[in-house]
Amino acid sequence: MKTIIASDIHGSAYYCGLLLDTLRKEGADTLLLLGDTLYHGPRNDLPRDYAPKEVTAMLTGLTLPIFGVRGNCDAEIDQTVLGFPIMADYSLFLAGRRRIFVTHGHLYTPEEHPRLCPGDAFLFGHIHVPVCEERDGLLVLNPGSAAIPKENSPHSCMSYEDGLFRWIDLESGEVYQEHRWEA
Ligand SMILES: [Mn+2]
Repeated sequence: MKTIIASDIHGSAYYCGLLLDTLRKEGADTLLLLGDTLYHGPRNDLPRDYAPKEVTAMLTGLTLPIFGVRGNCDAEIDQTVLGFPIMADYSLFLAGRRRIFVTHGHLYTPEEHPRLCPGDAFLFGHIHVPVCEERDGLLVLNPGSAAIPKENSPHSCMSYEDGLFRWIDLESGEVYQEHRWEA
């Protein structure tokens, strides 16, 4: 089963469109969103084609299962209009013998989180910068931001299938990083 993982769309219909193109091209079975989906937030400039209603329509029009966690820019009304679960502060996914702790990153960070087991993965968004590194025995992962990347990173998402994480540049469609994990 292939999952596309994306974060920080921040209401950009343009980059949400590129994400859905990637979803189709990759033949993904599910979409996992790490929060900050519909609104730009007071600290960000408006992203390209800022249109929360359009992003809502694009996401609710998908037939594949979507899962999410809540970002610091997400509101209760978003749960009502999006329908798929987005209000959890964190979620845990089983991957073989390991677990993936999924959160936005404003409440739990790679340094401060409920106890995990060595070899588990910590997957977050929020910082708008891609991450793939081992920290204190955990695999720390971040897909970067779909709409508002920082530190010269690409507009980006990730895919996960059978222990392989890949980072995809939404504009070029190229895989620019990958990591094999013994799940
Ligand atoms: Mn954000």
